[in-house]
Amino acid sequence: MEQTLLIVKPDGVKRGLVGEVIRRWEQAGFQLIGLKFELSTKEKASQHYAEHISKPFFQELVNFLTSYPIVLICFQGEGVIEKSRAIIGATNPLNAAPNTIRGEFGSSIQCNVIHGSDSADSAKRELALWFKADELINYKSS
Ligand code: D4T
Repeated sequence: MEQTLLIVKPDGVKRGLVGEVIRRWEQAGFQLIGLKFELSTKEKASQHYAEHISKPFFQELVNFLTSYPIVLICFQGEGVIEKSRAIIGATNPLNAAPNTIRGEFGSSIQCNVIHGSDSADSAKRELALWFKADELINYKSS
């Protein structure tokens, strides 16, 4: 079964959007299998965004992600990676459709509320970074 990593970023936690995020994925029929609240280290945030290491915004992005607690979420279900990207919306909230999370709640390209894995390979890598194997719980959906 396909799995994805969502991160409610510092701005999302600060603004009380954790419940709103989880509600949207539950309502879309995806199964919650992992959930954690964490203050990330710089090392972990750097590993998460390793593909952007040479970008001019990298250091600020790492500082932002480690500035406040974040919520790490794993949802599973058919097509969850692509469907999640659609629920999340474009990176820059100004370009995100109005009914997406970033379109409704994002305030800047950095403060865009949420991260979602962009491919099966990224999801696998990111989930291994943030969750231990026994923190993802397999159970039968009702
Ligand atoms: P994430 O990875 O957070 O889900 O975002 P996206 O997949 O939508 O976008 P991305 O990988 O291109 O960017 C990662 C992360 O960097 C921030 N960012 C991006 C930024 O602060 N300044 C910028 O100029 C860009 C392009 C936002 C998301």
